[in-house]
Order: sequence, then structure tokens, then C-alpha cells
Amino acid sequence: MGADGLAQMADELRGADKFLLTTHLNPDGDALGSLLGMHGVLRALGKDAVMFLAADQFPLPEEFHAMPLEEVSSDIPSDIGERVVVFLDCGNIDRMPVEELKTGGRRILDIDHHHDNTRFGDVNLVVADASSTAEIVFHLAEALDVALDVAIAEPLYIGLMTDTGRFMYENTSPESHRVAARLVEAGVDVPKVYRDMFEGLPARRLLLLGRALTRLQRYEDVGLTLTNLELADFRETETVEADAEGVVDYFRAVENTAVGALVRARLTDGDESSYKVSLRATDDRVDVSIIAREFGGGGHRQAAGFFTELSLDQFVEQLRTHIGAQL
Ligand SMILES: [Mn+2]
Repeated sequence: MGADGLAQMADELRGADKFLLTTHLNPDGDALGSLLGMHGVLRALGKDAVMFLAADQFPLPEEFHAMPLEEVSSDIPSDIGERVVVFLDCGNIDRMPVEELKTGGRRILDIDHHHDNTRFGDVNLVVADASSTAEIVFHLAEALDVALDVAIAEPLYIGLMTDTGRFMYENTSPESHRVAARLVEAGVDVPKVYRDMFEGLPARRLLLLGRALTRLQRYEDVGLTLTNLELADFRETETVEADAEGVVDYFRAVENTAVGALVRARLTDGDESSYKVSLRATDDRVDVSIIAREFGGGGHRQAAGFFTELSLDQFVEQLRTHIGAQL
């Protein structure tokens, strides 16, 4: 990890007293884990840090129910003018739809691991070979001499574990295992974390997954395994968007798949004419973040997402072309 960038970011964090911490839209385990972990680090330094997520980001996905997110607020504090804004795990400032945070000459710190991060901060710590933003926050805690307690270590472990697909994806490095070991030494209750996140599923989630499984489509020519979920699927199974989390992983796991895709209707923002698309690449030749950027989204080589207003048929045609161009 670039020691200079790390030291510079540590200086920035040490040098200010009041912060607002936030992360990207549709926050995942790394977004929430690095948010909570950084909050704990700043609190240990005696700083005043508030965590912010826009109101329309709630409810958060079910698997995060055991994370202590009660202090995450949807109100911008009245003293925002005095706060340094820290974006965690956010590759692009447009993935934060709250204009108030981007304007007004605020000092912005950008801590992230997306390789296509647009360096939108006044200071950017972008470590593309870190498995997760949580891993970067761990190194910042070290640089700041903050002793890890379980309240810091557990969310960082969740960020690391989820972004590596439970230590399974290509970004799982010796370093990510070393960091995980340090977090477990700091008191993470590993079986409890996995139970909280992956067991005790509401039955409705399986009903939604069942809909997705029955609609599997295979395009052998480009190794595309795709499914779609429509508004009726969510309504009839009484599910919410967050219940679709993880569905795409079943499709990425199908044999001879280069790209697994979930194309799902959007419920929360009233934009019923568009789909949210999640792509997962399992073929080294395919970089789905390139495809996502073509559609105005972003992400990683192996996991990316975006919105589209195309019909399902039109979208599938375009997706096949984009995948074919990389094979
Ligand atoms: Mn991440």
C-alpha cells in the first residue's frame, strides 16, 4: 500500500476535529463496514464524527441488521460548514446524490479502492489493490496508532469479508488474510458474524430467489447467465429491493459463465421504467466495470452495476455485444 498516500490521509484525519462520513448509494458490506470502522477510529482519536446516509437508502439490506448502524443519520448537521466530508468506498462522487455535500467549498477526503475512482476529493487515498475500503481503513487505524477494539474490528471484518466474497474472489490476497487475522485477534466473533449475516433469512427472500431461478437465461455464445426480477415479483413475494442482494451470485456460479447478470425492477425511487443491473465477471478476460461505465455506472473488474431504461430484450442484446467485444 502506498505509504505516502496513507501518511498524508492520516495527517488529514489527525488535523481536523469535525467530520461527516458517508458512502455510496445502495451501500454494501464494505460501504457500511468502512463507515462504522472509520467512525470508531475517529472517535478513538477524540474527534467529532457523524455518519450520514440519505433517507432513501433505508431500509438497509437485511443481512446488515446486526451492525450497529443506529447512529447513521439522514439529516445533514447544521454545522456541516465546519465539517470535513469523508467519502468511503465511493468511486465516483455522483454515487452520492446529496448535492449539499458536494458543494459549498467543503474539504473532501476520498478513501477508496475502486480502480476507476475519479479522484474527486481534495485528498484522495485510492488503493486499487486493496481488497476493500475496510482494508484501507485498517491501515489508517495503524498509521494513526489507534488500538483496534471489537467495535472497530468487527465492521472492518464485515467489509473485508463481503468484498472478497467470503475470501473467495480474485482480490483475496495474503494481505487481506493478514488483516483479517489481526481483526479476529482484536475480538471479532467470526461464527457470530456469519450467522448474523447469512442465516436467519426471512422466507420471502427465498421466494424472490425462486422467481429469479425460474427465469434463468443462458447465452452460450458469450457465456452470459442472466435473470430478471420484475415489479410483480417483488410485490407478490412482499419483498423489497434489498431482498435481491446476493441473487446474482447464483448466476455467476453456473458452469461456463463468463458474466452473471441480474436485471431487476426498481421500487424505492419511483422510477419504475428503469432497471438496476448487477454484473459479475468470472472470466479473467472480461472487465464488467468497462461495461458498467458504458451505461453510466461503475464498479470493479469483477462486480459492477448501473441503471438502464432499455427494455429487457434490448438490454440483453447490447449486453451480449459488450461482453462479446471483450472475449
Ligand atoms: Mn468496496
